[in-house]
Amino acid sequence: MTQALTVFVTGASAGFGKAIAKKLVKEGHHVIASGRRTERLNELHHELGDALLPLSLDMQDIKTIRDLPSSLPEKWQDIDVLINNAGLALGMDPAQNADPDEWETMITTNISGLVEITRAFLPTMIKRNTGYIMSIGSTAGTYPYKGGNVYGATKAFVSQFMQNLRTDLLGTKIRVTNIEPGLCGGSEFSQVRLKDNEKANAVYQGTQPLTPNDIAETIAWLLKLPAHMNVNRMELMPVCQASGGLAVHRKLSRRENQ
Ligand code: NDP
Ligand code: 8X3
Repeated sequence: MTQALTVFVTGASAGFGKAIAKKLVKEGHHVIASGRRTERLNELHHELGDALLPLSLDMQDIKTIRDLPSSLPEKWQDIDVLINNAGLALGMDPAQNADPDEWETMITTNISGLVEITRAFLPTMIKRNTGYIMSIGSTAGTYPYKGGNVYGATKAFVSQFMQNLRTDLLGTKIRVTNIEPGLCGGSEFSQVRLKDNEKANAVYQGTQPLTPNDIAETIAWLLKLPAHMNVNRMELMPVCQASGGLAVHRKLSRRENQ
């Protein structure tokens, strides 16, 4: 590594974010690790030392996010890399049965929090004419599936926001990448979504999914690319996964034919 970077990772208390924070500290970077479960971030601080700054932050708390850059300790204020990782899916019900409160939580966390924190750090990156913004999108933002409804739509938003951001930032040295993973195990994603450990484990049964370390490795690799290179989008799937194509509903009973 040529330079130690200051990296802000949202959602670092579990899954991808935790693996990213660990990997980047090991690579010599300084990491601000945010999330709601502060005790877990404190454990990470205990494990990794002062190269990691634990930060209690709810991505639904827009006011705190807006005040964030100036509220950080001074030596942590010049963020080189923002990794928009915090996010969640809730439920797999079809749209007509889904819980609108859960939709609201996904929209405020995956969209509002993400655009606000990005907006908050842009002026300092532009002033220093350096920076890298990465977001964790999803294959769900490209390929629809049953029960994906609002979760998939939030990730489609993230993908389009990142591509538009890249356009707005043309002429600066700031880089923008949307990372779009498919099936990934070893995180709390499916437990949070399905609220049932057995059902969550079944999602990965008989598969070899991506792991949080795979995502962390990808990010570490992206950070090593020459400064003139921008990866716009990056879709990642385990070998055991491919897109499923279009679905056709066939009328099965005489009643349905009427
Ligand atoms: P986890 O559930 O393991 O981790 C999610 C992280 O997001 C946690 O650290 C959690 O922290 C944080 N988070 C959730 N809501 C909030 C909130 N309101 N405020 C602050 N932090 C929040 O899931 P993953 O690591 O798997 O997911 C990380 C990202 O990757 C998400 O954006 C997800 O959509 C995306 N993704 C996941 C895939 C998968 O298959 N696992 C595939 C593709 C994309 P805390 O609860 O402490 O606040
Ligand atoms: C997570 C991947 O396929 O469960 O974003 O939506 S998927």
